[in-house]
Amino acid sequence: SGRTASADHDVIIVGAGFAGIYGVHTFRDQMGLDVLGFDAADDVGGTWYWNRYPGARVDIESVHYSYSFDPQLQQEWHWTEKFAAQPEILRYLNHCADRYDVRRSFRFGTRVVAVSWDEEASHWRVTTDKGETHTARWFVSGAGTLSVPKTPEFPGIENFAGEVLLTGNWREDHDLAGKRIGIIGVGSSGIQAISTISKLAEELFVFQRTPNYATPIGNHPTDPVEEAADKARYAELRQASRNHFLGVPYADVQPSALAASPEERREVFDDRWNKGGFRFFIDSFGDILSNKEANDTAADYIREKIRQRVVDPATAELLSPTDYPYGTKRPPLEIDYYEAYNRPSTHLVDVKSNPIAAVTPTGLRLSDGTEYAFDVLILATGFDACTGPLLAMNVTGRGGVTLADEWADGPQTYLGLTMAGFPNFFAVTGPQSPSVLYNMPLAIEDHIDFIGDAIAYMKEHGHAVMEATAQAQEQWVAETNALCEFTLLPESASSWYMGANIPGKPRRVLVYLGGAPRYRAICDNVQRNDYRGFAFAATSAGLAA
Ligand code: NA7
Repeated sequence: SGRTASADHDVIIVGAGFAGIYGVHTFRDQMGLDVLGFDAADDVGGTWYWNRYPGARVDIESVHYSYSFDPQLQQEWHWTEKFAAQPEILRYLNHCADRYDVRRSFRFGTRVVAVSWDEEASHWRVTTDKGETHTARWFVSGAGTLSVPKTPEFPGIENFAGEVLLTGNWREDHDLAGKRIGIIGVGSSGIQAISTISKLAEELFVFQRTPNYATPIGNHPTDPVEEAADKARYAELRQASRNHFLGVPYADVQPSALAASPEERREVFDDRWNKGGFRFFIDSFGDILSNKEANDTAADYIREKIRQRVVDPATAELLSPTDYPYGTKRPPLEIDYYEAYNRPSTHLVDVKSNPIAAVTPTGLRLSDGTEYAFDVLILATGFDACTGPLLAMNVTGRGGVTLADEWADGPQTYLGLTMAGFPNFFAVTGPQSPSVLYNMPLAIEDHIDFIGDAIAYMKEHGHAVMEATAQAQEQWVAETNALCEFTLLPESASSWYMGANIPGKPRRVLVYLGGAPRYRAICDNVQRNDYRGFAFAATSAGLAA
């Protein structure tokens, strides 16, 4: 096959989630390359392997949040719900792993701890926590965007007598019924967990710092008529998805909330609210993310809904965000979230005005000395998003330059996929790509396809190494940052989109905000123009010249 003389493998890929499964299938089965994969988990699934907390569910309709590359698969697979819950998505990925026989290419239970470019040999040296080193010509990270949970920052947490559970690292079934539970965090994970756990806990204490704008997901069992209709025009739907900002086939967005009369506006908001999913966020008015006044109309609408749904006015007030625009933090979708607070057993605790001081052996103590007691502490405190998974692999590029040093002031990439100084390295759904604002399986397919094409191009032209130029990277970083300035995103104080959820993390936008279609057009253009912005050479030394 394509095995080279010097490297053990053609491609090493990290992660056995959506990216790794499709990556192995593409590189190994479609291209005949020698591929080795690693995953720290003991099986496939990625995000859907680790996030097994109660209530975990996808926020994009499953017919759209799924692989598009295999027409047979998408015809055969049946989703039982409009928005599948975690177990069903994990079943799907297991099915795909079997179907494309990818497990044999993976070493599970193995974490990559160092990735270094060998300049002499012009290949990557990949070291695992088992102490083994493997080499490959190309390194592909499918390590994800939201896969490194934020380090708990609560003094005394090691002294808590009960269990401490992390939503993002929740591997077994924990019996929470009849227990007293404390949960920190009301992002997408917290909101899903709270809605579910509130129904079974003896008592639930929700420690909220920044309230969120949650809107209904609108889930229901799959309607067979709808399913048949979708499957009859699946190719068309996929194309429409790829031509949409968020990678979903929505087409009802109105130009401006401010151009509409109050009545028209309400009609649109009511309609999108009732349809559910990201319709309200992305398919209502086109200026919500860019114009504060337009945004206010959506925010007001959501606050009104919260007041209608939550019986106690003081609790409703506390649940209503006021100090940042809607959508500048990733908007959560919910099922019965606000109703959870109408249950006498669910208590909302404001830890903005009265911050968490410490975890005690029996619970939490706030700054004013108030103590809360519970049996289980759940951390739904988020992730070191986008950059965290790459930095965690301790990457060293040409000239001994580390990724950590290169990114000390924020990520520097070309196309959110490659980095100058890191030849033959590809970061699937990397920072400064649109992926976290794009339907993730489609974003992943686009990136894996780009990488496969790039490798084929190199082989065809006899190039051994490929690297983004410093100039192309500079322009990409500048464009990514400039696009952000046209949005309201910088106005949120704690959004992971901006790196603002992690103390000390550089405050830089982590997502390309030009939208998926524009991004895809740029990537296509790069490829059509002989990989504009990339340098090619026969050896690593040739790049340095
Ligand atoms: P998020 O959206 O980052 O939410 C984390 C939550 O945890 C958020 O409410 C934070 O409040 C809260 N948090 C974090 N640290 C603290 C401390 N120290 N004290 C109090 N509260 C804290 O993470 P999720 O896992 O919910 O969602 C991540 C993505 O997964 C989601 O966006 C989807 O794309 C899927 P804060 O806002 O910082 O005040």
